[in-house]
Amino acid sequence: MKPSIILYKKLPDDLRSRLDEHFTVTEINNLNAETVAQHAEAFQQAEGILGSGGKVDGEFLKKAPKLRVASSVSVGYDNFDVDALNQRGVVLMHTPTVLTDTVADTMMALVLTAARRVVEVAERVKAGEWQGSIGADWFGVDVHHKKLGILGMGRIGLALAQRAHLGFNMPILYNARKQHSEAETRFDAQYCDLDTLLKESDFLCISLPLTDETHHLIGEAQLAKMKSSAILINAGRGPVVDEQALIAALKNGTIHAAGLDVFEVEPLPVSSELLTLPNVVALPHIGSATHETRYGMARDAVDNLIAALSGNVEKNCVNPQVLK
Ligand code: 8YV
Repeated sequence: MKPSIILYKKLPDDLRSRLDEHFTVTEINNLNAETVAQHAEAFQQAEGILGSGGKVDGEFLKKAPKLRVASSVSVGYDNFDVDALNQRGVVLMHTPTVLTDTVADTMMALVLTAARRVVEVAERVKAGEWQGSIGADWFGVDVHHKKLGILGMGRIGLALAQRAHLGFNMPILYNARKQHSEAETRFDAQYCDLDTLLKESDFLCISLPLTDETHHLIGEAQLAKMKSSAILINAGRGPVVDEQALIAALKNGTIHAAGLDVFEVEPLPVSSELLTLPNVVALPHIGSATHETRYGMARDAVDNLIAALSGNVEKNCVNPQVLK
């Protein structure tokens, strides 16, 4: 008998077939209280789940008593209650390596787009405003040789440091839980405390996971310490930044601009004041959203599920200790 699993994300055909070879698959659109109730019997039997988004907590686990492995198509796993999974002995798998370069590319794109006002001026061209030689009201600010501050030096922070150092000659400052010798030796990154990072960065790039410690880590007091010419970039998780404080800082000139791929509420409500600010570039959480990388993430998530359900958690496992 093949183990039963729930799939809550559309997969490319070849990956879906690979799942079917190994498992009896029930496919649903999303993971939420409604779909869990609708497919109660399938969740009762499920030994594995695979998808992205949704909330997997103690309440959910009660509905899936046989669950052994959760395989997330993402690097971030803030939507999982890892303590509850640990208590129940459920293994959590994720896809941390395959998306690194793509997310770092997105962050660099936000740096360039916000600094050079790419979206704003391109829209002015489309609106027919380019009528003669352009004046200072079309200018942006330079990126090269400016100080790039990185908050959170994980895989993505390191890939961003590489781009900024080698491609844009930017001096790199960073703050993280611990010093990162590779970032320092390869990209000349200098470790500093959060206050120094805030005060000295021309671009403050946030690449942190969402945890109790990082929630609203950047709020009014932190924004007040930044340069008025500084640009804030967030492509980690929205709630790391207090969005209301950010809106105020962007409106009153505390900081110059922001490039955001993530928000406190996603999709970003159309009523959000962020969308009314000319100094904001807002992207729809496209950090990893290329054909190649999303395929790679889905492939890794399928491999992770197959491996973990046969007891192999050597790679890509958040909590391998639960199998010990
Ligand atoms: C997507 C992400 O949100 O990997 C993450 O943590 O935020 C993204 O790549 C999504 O989970 C892709 O399915």
